[in-house]
Amino acid sequence: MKLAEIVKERLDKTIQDCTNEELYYALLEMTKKMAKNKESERGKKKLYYISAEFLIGKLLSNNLINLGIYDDVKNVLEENGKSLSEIEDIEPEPSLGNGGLGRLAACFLDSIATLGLNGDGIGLNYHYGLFKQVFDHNLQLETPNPWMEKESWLTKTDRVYPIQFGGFTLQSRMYDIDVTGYDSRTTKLHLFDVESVDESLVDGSGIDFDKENIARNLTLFLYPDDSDDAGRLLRVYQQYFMVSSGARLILEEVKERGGSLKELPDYATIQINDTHPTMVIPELIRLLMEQGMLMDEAIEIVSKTCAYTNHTILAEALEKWPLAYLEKAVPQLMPIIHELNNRVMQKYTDESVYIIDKEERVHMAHIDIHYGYSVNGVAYLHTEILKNSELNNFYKIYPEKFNNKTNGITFRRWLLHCNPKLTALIEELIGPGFKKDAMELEKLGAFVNDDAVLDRLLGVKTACKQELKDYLKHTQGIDLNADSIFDIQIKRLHEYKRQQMNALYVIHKYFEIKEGKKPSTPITVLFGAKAAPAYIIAKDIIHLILCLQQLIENDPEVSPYLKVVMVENYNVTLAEKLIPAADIHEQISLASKEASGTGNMKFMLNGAVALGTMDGANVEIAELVGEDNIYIFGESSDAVIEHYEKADYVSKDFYDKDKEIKRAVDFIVSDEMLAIGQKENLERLYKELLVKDWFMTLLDFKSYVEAKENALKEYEDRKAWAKKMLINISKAGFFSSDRTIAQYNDEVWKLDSSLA
Ligand code: 26Q
Repeated sequence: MKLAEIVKERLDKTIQDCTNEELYYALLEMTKKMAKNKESERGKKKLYYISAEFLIGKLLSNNLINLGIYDDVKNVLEENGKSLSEIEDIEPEPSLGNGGLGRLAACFLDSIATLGLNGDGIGLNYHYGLFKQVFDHNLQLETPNPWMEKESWLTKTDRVYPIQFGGFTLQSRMYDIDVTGYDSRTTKLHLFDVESVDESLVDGSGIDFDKENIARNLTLFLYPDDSDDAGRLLRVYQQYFMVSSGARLILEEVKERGGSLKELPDYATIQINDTHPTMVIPELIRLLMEQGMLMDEAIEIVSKTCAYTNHTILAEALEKWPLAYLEKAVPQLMPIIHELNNRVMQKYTDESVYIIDKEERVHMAHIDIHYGYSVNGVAYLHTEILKNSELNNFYKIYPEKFNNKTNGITFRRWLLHCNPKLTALIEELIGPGFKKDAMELEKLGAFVNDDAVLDRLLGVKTACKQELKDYLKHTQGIDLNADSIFDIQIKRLHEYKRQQMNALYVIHKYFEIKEGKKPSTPITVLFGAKAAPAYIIAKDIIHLILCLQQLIENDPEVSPYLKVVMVENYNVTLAEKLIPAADIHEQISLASKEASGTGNMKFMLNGAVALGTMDGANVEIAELVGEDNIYIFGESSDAVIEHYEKADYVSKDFYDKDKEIKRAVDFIVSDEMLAIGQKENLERLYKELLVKDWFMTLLDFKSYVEAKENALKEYEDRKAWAKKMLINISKAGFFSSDRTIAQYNDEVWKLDSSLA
């Protein structure tokens, strides 16, 4: 059905006479209908990707591209005096994820649909998602981010399940979002919600609510503040609600497709995205036993069905729930969890592999590893660290379960959609084949010495920088200098990602400029990051960055050469504007701590050059592009792991030893800064760096400064820089999530891909 017909039927209007809002809803209806027509059955076995997060971003343009009608729709709108990008602005962005893990799940669904694989996503329908970030007095405030409207991408289904908790039962209902594949079929993201949830529970403009009232609050927010017991307990309720609903759906679908429960592993495979959905294992065992299966057999069948992905080695992110929480929220799982632990205890004497520890905490990852058939890390280095140190005791027991699946990104969103100018240039140079086979980007290598092509590549970058400038001016009132170097760090705020090191560099540069050492080309350091509401030091780092932004803005001696910008409410939509505009991207985590990173891949694909440590997927990027096309610095992961083992890193030593480090750190609590910022926050951060610095900022600071200066210097040779850009793009094909998903399928899921 054509857009003109839809608006005629909906509103009795022509396209010309419609408001942007009316057109958005008409396009929504049109796209949903088209997606529906592309659903089809795809073989016996089905993948269920269960995840507490799906950071899907806005869907309109993405769906138009995947359905192959983007240009047609854009043209029809233009002919009628309308702009697709203005209509896109109307769409709210669902914030159903924190960062990497959630965005990865969204990229994976795109690739599953594109490759025509039989697979759906299962998650939760958080009404307010993650919070919306607002800056006030240089501090982060959190407000709700409502995204569901009367008409949205969600379709209400008839599937309802009673979900039982300790002492009460809640009704769960499934809502579906169509996931369009590129020039392919449609799959589904199933999001479960509670009928009784009550948005009015959120009082005022913040994100506080009654944490005890589970029936009314269960799906209000993603990961509500977990700084207290009630918040943590609520997270357990959320997790069980998600997996119990999912498990029922899976078993029901097996039956609908003619399978018996004994044949579960032939009909279903479940990818558990980190430990948040781990309770699906005991829950499936419980449901199979409810249907009359004996425990031995239920355990065996479920163990052949579930596979686990690990996304972190940070101890604080590995979920360990107190037995008491589980006993309260999900008493029906307890006999099963105890039995799973007993079986482990009977077989092994090494207590580090037990499910329940001496402090009566349940190690969720241990359930996955013992009772799943696959354990994977998300980049080569990460998987090696899992095998050789973090999970070594498990690797010794189950070497055959461990495998690596280096992450990937969907090129539909992170190139075709977000950078049409670069896409057009690439297509002109090497034809359209790269859109389906990302490895074809290698063909760009033929142009590394072609001056005309290099000039055009620089032209595209300049245009993207200008677009970002216009966008930030229009949406956030921020002024950028499009002729400056755009140095960008966008990711969740975490000490291990070391935004504080970048901020210290800013201070270092500020002093240099004051001393008369002015950069040849002005530098703009852009940040985007949300901090978890209860993560105090992360919020202090945001405060530091915002204070520096203000200080430098108001210093006429420094501001022509250096600018700091922290964009408000960093999200997928902003990432789509920032990434194409980057010259340099910061991937500066402490080596061994960033499992993979996926922003690094998005920047590379858009012709930015990385400044980074040998961490996560940076290692593989460096290997692909070669040392001339990336700026690597800092201690190796082996050296870092050794520092932790020996506990021999003392940040104060670095501070005492080096005048420049001391000067930069001291500036955090200088009179200039205290005149702008909050004493309490700045002093806390200063002390943290001096007496703890758990993620070794000062250890790598000197080599960071050196590498960054080198990058800034080499930027001046525009032709040489354009070559680096081109090589980065040409080597990005490996990081297509189509490759990652094909590997998961070949080595883990084994779905029938001949039907694709
Ligand atoms: C844990 C315990 C209690 C409460 C919450 C959590 C929790 C919540 C979210 C733990 C982890 C997360 C999110 C992790 C995440 O996003 N990890 C990132 O995953 C990406 C995809 O694999 C990687 O590229 C990143 O390196 C990794 O940091």
